[in-house]
Amino acid sequence: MSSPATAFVSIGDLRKGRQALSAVVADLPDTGGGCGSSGGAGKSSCGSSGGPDDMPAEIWDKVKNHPCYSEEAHHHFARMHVAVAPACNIQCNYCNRKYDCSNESRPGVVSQKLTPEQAVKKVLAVASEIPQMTVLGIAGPGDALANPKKTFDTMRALSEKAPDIKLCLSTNGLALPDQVDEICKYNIDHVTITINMVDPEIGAKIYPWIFYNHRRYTGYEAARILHQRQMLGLEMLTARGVLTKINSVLIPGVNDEHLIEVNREVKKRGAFLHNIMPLISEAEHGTVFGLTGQRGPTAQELKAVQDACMGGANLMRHCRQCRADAVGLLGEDRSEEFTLDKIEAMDIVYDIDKRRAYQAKVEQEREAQHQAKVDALAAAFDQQLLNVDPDMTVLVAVATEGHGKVNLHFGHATEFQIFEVSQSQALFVGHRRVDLYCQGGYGEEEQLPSIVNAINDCHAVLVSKIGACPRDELTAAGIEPVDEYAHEFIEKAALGWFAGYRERVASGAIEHHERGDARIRQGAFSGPTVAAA
Ligand code: CLF
Ligand code: SF4
Repeated sequence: MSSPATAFVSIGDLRKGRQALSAVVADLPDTGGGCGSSGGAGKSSCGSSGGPDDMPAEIWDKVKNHPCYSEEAHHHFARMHVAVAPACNIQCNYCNRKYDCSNESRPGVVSQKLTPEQAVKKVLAVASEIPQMTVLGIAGPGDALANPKKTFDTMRALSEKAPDIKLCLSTNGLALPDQVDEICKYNIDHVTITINMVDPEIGAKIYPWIFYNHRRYTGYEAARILHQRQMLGLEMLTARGVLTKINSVLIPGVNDEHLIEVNREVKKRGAFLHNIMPLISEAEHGTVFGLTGQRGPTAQELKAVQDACMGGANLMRHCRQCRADAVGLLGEDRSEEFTLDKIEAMDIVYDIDKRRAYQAKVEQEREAQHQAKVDALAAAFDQQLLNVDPDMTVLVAVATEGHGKVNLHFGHATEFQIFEVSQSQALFVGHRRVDLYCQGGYGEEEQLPSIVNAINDCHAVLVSKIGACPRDELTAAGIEPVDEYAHEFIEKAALGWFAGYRERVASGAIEHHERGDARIRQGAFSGPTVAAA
């Protein structure tokens, strides 16, 4: 089933401003998909940024401690993946799986493949060491549903031995319609489907082949079958009340504007979230796209497509494109602490009451952060300033080690969170991976240009502390280093800084200039952090 062709605007057009974006999304149908709250164009969608007031209680219960389905939760709760699914039934041009690699952080890469028995042991070991680990996902390194026995043997055992852990899986969707009953049988309440197209012409540029019903299909026919199966699987999950997230890989020149149509089609079929991720494409990864020079998007290209989808299916913007054996909070990877030999030496005590008590404390902290955010936004006021555009928005980068606060030294950041700030809102719009500036107590000057490149579209960087040298270089690059909001809640800090910025523009002390684009770092940091994340 092919979707009708749509007249799309280009990324260049998307950049021309929100009016153009509104025109693109104005005719989106309101099908009641997702959490059903208002997320109109220009406004934060309620999906991963939503709170208890934005959705029915039973949905909130499913997402409140799932770090991928709730942006707030990802600061507090952890997930883990077990690599029990090595095989795949399709080929994507951006995929090259590695089964014994510890130094690349991207989907499809793992250090060790596991049997279901080893996987269950690993989950119980992690659960006893990391009580805020609330979600177990099977995300490869191949396709979870192309390995149904290993996937469901693992899920069955965990649903019995660790009933407080939410079960989650990720699939390309080809085998999905055949497995919906099994998914529901083990209370797998969260399913991600990777959907990169709803037009097989575009699909043929992404998928060279699929293997379906004992046959290999190629070209248009392969993409047509995959598309049909993805849509059917999504509709079946929606009908059974399973929360679905759609992952789409943004491939410039192939499916960039087309993802607006994907967003519309998956919303129509009840998808809860849409996660538009940048293509990871480096020649050394050995993928078809890497070897043919297909580039990934810049930060502003990614943001333009995500913004153009606002008002459609709710967006997730905090994905870290995890390895298939990731362990920990999103953005940190503790998998090396839980290798099979280390697990053998561990004293594993799975104490469900202790876990619940710990998680209740974490939940209180999450609620406090949520309230602080609500208070900060309520306190924001309309500044009527001469010579200042009331609709001015800027991006700011924030160094944080969690708890919703500006609480990390510039030199200790392995990523910056990016907020879009206007007079009345500070919206989380993504993150940027960077190399550590501070290496063993001294600043690494060679890292600074890459950090500047990563946040080059930001007007300011909010940190708890910063040394004189990076301060000067950032200032020279036009990015204002700000440490006077150390340990404040992020929204309060960002709104406070922006009010002062506007006043300085109004008084003529500074001139407002648009910033340039920024570079998305391919892959995620996978080494130890200086400060615990
Ligand atoms: Fe894993 Fe995926 Fe479940 Fe999350 S990851 S199977 S939904 S528990 Fe999350 Fe990682 Fe992004 Fe996936 S940050 S790659 S979206
Ligand atoms: Fe790789 Fe996943 Fe694509 Fe299979 S579906 S080829 S594992 S990216």
